Amino acid sequence: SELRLRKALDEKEPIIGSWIQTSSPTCAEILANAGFAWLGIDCEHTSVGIQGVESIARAIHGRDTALLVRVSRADTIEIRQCLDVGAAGVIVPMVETAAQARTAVAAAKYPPDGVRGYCFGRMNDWGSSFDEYATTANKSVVVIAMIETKAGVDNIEEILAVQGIDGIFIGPYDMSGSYGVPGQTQHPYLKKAYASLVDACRRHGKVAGQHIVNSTREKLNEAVALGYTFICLDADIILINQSARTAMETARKS
Ligand code: 3PY
Ligand code: MG
Repeated sequence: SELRLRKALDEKEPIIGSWIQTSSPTCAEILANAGFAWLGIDCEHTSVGIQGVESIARAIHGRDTALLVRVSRADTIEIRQCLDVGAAGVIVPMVETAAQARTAVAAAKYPPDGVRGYCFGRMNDWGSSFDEYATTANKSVVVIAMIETKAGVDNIEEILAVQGIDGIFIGPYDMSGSYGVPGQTQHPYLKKAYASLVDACRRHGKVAGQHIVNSTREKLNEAVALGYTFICLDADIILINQSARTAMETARKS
């Protein structure tokens, strides 16, 4: 699963994942079984903590779905703990400077590339595959920087120049706030900013990611045509919410 993610990122093939906002291993297992190549657990905006991340990692273990965690910030220990319980990588919110990007990468990589600490954990089968994991993790672990402010857009060249940053994921809602057009995620200013980010990623050989909410085939095609390859469709809560409402609407009609 980590390999599928790494291969897709390296080859810039579109890779489709989804988002997790509950700490339910059952929901995560359902999404993994549906075939998403990656799932990103949101630990920035939800109550999901490190135990939730570990339970979800167990729930989807052995499936062809890589687990990513959108951590709360570029924090060395939080990133370390997420990787140690078995995440294949991290999505780091609010990256605005190369220094923040370097902090995130350093947290995710063992020396000499970074400052990640060694331990026996889920990620190395409680020590059974310690050597193998220690020698391959720096290559396999993924670090995606979220660009969701004007400062992040302004500094995109230096952020993408940081070795170990695999690509970016756009945060359209925070971006709309930062650009003074709250909620208007498709405002022309923002579309221009998104296009410049995708272009910068292409030039740096890194992936650009986007979240598609209330997904349709049309929206997906559009994202791919615009150059996004790291694509997130909806979220556990969105899918449940939609299905539940549709079920009740159907019931009321009959
Ligand atoms: C944003 O739009 O700000 C996000 O963080 C989306 O996940
Ligand atoms: Mg955000």
